[in-house]
Amino acid sequence: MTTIYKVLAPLSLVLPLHPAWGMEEDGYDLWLRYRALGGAAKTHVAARAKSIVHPADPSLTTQAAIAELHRGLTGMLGASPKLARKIDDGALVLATPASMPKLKTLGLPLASLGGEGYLLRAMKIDGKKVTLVAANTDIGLLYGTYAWLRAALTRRDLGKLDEVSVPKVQLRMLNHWDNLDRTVERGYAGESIWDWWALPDVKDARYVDYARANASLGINAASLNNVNSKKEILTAPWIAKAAAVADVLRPYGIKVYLSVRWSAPVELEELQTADPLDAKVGAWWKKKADEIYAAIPDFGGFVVKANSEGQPGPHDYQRTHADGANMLAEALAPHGGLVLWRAFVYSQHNTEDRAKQAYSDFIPLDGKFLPNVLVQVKNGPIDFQPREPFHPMFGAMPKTPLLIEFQITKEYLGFATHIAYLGDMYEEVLEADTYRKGPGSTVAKVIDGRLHGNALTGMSGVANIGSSRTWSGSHFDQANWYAFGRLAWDPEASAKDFAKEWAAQTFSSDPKVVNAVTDILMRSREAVVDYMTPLGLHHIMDTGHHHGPGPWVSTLKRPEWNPTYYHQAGRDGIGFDRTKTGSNAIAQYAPELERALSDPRTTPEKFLLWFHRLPWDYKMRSGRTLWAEMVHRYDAGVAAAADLRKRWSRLKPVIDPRRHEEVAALLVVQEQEAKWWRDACIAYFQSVSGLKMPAGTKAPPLSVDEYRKKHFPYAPGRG
Ligand code: BDP
Repeated sequence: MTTIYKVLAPLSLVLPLHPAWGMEEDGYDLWLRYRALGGAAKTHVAARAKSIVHPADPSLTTQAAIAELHRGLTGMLGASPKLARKIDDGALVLATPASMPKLKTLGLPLASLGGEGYLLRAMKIDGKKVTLVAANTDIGLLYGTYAWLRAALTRRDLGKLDEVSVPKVQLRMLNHWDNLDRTVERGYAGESIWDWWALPDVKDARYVDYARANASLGINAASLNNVNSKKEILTAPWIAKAAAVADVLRPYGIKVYLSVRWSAPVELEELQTADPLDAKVGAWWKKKADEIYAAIPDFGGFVVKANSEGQPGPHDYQRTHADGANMLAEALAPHGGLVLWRAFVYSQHNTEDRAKQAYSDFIPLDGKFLPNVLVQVKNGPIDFQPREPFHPMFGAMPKTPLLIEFQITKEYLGFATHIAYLGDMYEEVLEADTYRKGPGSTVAKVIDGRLHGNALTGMSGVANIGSSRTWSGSHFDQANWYAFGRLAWDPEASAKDFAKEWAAQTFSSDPKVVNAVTDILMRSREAVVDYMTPLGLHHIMDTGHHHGPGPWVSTLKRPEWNPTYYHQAGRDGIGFDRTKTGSNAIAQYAPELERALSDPRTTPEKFLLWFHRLPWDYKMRSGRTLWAEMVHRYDAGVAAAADLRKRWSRLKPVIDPRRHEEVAALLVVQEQEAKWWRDACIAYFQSVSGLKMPAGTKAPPLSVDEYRKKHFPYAPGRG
C-alpha cells in the first residue's frame, strides 16, 4: 500500500484538475464526445430535451437516431432521457409525415426537404413548447438528430432553432484506398478498419462508430477498397465480406461501392478478353452485377481506375473511356447502380504535359456517357498537391456529371504528422470561378449540378481513416474528415465555420479554445504550402513515398515521375511554362482565365510557377526578385510552423493532457520538417541557379548532397 502510494503521490500533482478531464481522452470519440455539461449549459439542454417523442415501431435508422440521442443526452446531462408517446412541454419530437400525419397541417416546408433534408424548429404543437426534428424519411430524421446534437454541443440557443437543411450534392462519398491484406495505400492511420480476414463472420464494433461519424456529417457512400484494385474483390468470399459491412452501414444511410479491376474477367480466368465491345465481356459483368446485388440489394456501384498508372483499361483494346464506362453502366443500370469512372489518367506513351492529358482524353467524350455514369475528377490537374489550380475539366463537360475527388489523407501534405486543415483547400477549389457560363460559374456550381443542370451530383474524398485510436492518425486530421463531409453536404458553406464547429465539439466549446483552435486550423495549410511548394511549385516531394523534399530527383524512367519535370529549374530560371510558348495548358481554361494566365503579371502569384517559367530576377509584387521571394516564402512557412506550435502550447491549461501532449509532440516534428523542407529546397535551387542567399537570410546548414542522401525506405502508406 505504501509503495503504491509512493508511486501515485507524485502523479497526483499532475493529475488533471479541469472538471471535464475526469476521463482520459484518446480521440476515439471524434467530434461526438458528449462530455458532461455543467451550470447554465446543462439547464439549457435539459429544458429542451425533457422527453423524446419518436415514431412508433422505429426502423433501424430511427433506432439509430434514438440511440444517438440517448448516448448524447446521457453524456451531457448525466441521466438517460425519457422516451414518451405524448407530447409535453420541453419534448424533442422526431417525426415524419408517415409517423405523425399532423405534420402536414402545421405549415412546414416539408416538400422542400426532399429525401434527405431535415427541419429543426422550436415551436408549439398542441399548445406545448417543443423542438421538432422533422423529415420526410427516416434517414432525414437521423441527419436532423445529429444536427440537433451538434447545435447542443456548439452551444447554440436551442430555444430559437429554426432551420431547414437539404444536401446540395447527392453522392457524398468516402473512397477508401484499403487493400485486401489490410494495408492502406497512402494511409497514415494504421491498418485498414476493414478486418477483411475476420469478415463476414466478425463485424467489428468500430464499423458502427464509423457509420455514426459519417452519418453525423451526411456522408452517404463508401467505396471500400483501393482504386488500384485486385481481382479477388469480385469473388464470392469478398462479396460476402462487403455485404457484411453493407449490412452494418445501411441503417446509417451509407451505401457500399467497390473499386473494380478492369481486367478481372481475364485474371479470374473466366474470359480471354476484357474488350468492352465484346458481348461476352458485357455478359460477364452483367452476371457479376447480378451476383453482387443478390448479396447487397442496395449496392452503390463501381469505382474504376482504368488506363492510369499502369492499370488495365479499355485503351488496351483501342476503346475509349466511354466504351469502358458504358459497358459497366449497362450491367449496373437494371439495379440502379452507378459507375464512377476516374479521370485521373496519364499514360506512359504520351509526351503531352501531364497536366493536360485528362482534359485531352475526356473532353471529346462529353455526351457519350450513359446516364448512370459520373466522371470522377481530382480537384486539380496533377495530383492532390498542397496547392493546385482547379482541374480544367470542371465546367468544360456540360453533358457529363462530374464528381469531384479530393484527398483527405495527406499524402502530399506531411502525412498524419503535420497539421494542415484541408477545409481551406477544398473551399479554395470549390469557390474557384471556371467562367464557363460567365462570371460566377464556380466549381461548386459545376459539381452540385446547377451550372449545367446535371441529374447526378457527387463529391468524394480519399479517406484518412484507419484502425488508429484517433481514426485519422492524429487528432487534427479528424478535422479534415469533418470538413470534407460538411462541405459535401453544402459546397458553398464556409470552411472556417466548420473549423469552429469541429473545434467546439472536439476540444471545448469555450470560445477562447474555439477561436484559438480555429486560428491554428486556418493558418495551417498555407504554412505547409509555403514551406513545401510556394509560388505554384508542385510535385517536388521525394519519390515513391512522397515524404520530405526531393526537388533533385531526375533519373526515374518516366519524365513526369521526376520533380525536375515539374519545376524546370536551371541557371536561367524556374517554373513550368504552360503558356503558348510552352505546353499551352492554359488554353484548357475558359478564355477569361486563359487571357489572365497567359501573362505572369495577371497570374495570381500563388500559381506563378505552375503556369510560367521565369528568370530568377523576375520582379515580384513585393519588389523582391523571384529568388528572394521564394526564400522569403520558405522562411515564412517555417515561421508559421513555429507559430502553430506556440499557439498550441498556450492551450495547455485548457485542453485535456493526453491529447494536448500528443498534438504538441507532432507540432515539434512539423516545425523540424518545415525547416528540413526549407533548407533542402533552398540548397538545391541555389545549387542549380548559382545564386547567393538574399541579404538577411540564413544559408541552409547542410550541402544539397547531404539532403539528397536521406532515404526513407520504410515510410508509411507506400503505393
Ligand atoms: C496518387 C497516389 C497513388 C494513387 C493515385 C490515384 O500516389 O498511390 O494510386 O494517386 O489516385 O496520388 O490513383
